Amino acid sequence: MRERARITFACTLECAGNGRARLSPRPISQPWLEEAVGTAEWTGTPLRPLLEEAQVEDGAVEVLFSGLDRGIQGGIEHSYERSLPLDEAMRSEVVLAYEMNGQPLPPQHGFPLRVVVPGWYGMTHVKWLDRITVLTEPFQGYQQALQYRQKQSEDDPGVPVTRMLPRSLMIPPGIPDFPARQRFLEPGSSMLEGRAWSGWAPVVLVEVSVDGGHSWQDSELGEAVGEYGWARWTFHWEDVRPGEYELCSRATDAAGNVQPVEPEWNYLGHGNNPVQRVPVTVRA
Ligand SMILES: Nc1nc2c(c(=O)[nH]1)N[C@H]1C(S)=C(S)[C@@H](COP(=O)(O)O)O[C@H]1N2
Ligand SMILES: [Mo]
Repeated sequence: MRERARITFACTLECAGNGRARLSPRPISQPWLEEAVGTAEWTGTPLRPLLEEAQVEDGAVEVLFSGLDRGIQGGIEHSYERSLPLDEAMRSEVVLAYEMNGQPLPPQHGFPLRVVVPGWYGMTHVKWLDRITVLTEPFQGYQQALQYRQKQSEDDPGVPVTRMLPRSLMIPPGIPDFPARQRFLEPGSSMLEGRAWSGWAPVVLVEVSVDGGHSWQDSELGEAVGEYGWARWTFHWEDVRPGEYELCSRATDAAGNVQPVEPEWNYLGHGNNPVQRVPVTVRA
């Protein structure tokens, strides 16, 4: 791998289940609040030239990525595997990565090799790669056909989860009540700051609400970290009086996707991207 063409780029990766713990009834899986997201600089080699050298034949429909980890989920023993439609796998930004932030991939992030698929939710970025297989039939494995689908009940086949819907997050301002996490601020003015991303198109707008999503004002949107990374936003909250507030932020992308104000429940809690709510107390 290391002898092949080498590229380095930033990419934001978010778990499809991010935000799941806020849903009611709560889907049974990792109880993420909003923390299951990050941006790293990845180094690796593009997948497409490798597939071209291997000569993908007529009749190929998908590319399957198999991880070395094996386990049991839903009573089915399997290795972690996910496929991509051939045209998505052939996109120039899909990379086999062996470094993260200038270091060899840390074990927990996929050493020695993982696939990075910019724009797609985390489940697509298969870690601990063992094998890449070109398929002539769509893959029906557990993590493809039963998990990572937006469905309304256990039996609903649902629709596949693919790219990241827009989301924005706020760096919680002020200081916390340690156990309860309620935030405390001083009156006057306050600089709110956060990050926003979407896997469908660049984020074009981040709005901020200080009244729980009733009224919205535009923030100042900075440049994204490269083509596939999140963007910084800032908002000057002026003339802040003592009282209780609920701070929210809402991202819109160039494809017209907007974060919903209220969560939209689904059985596995995937692709759930409502606005974040940060309750704060401004002290007298
Ligand atoms: N082999 C393998 N790859 C995997 C997974 C896994 O369980 N096994 N989990 C996926 C999921 S659900 C996510 S959100 C991302 C998390 O990547 P990170 O651990 O680098 O943050 O890895 C993906 N790749
Ligand atoms: Mo995930």
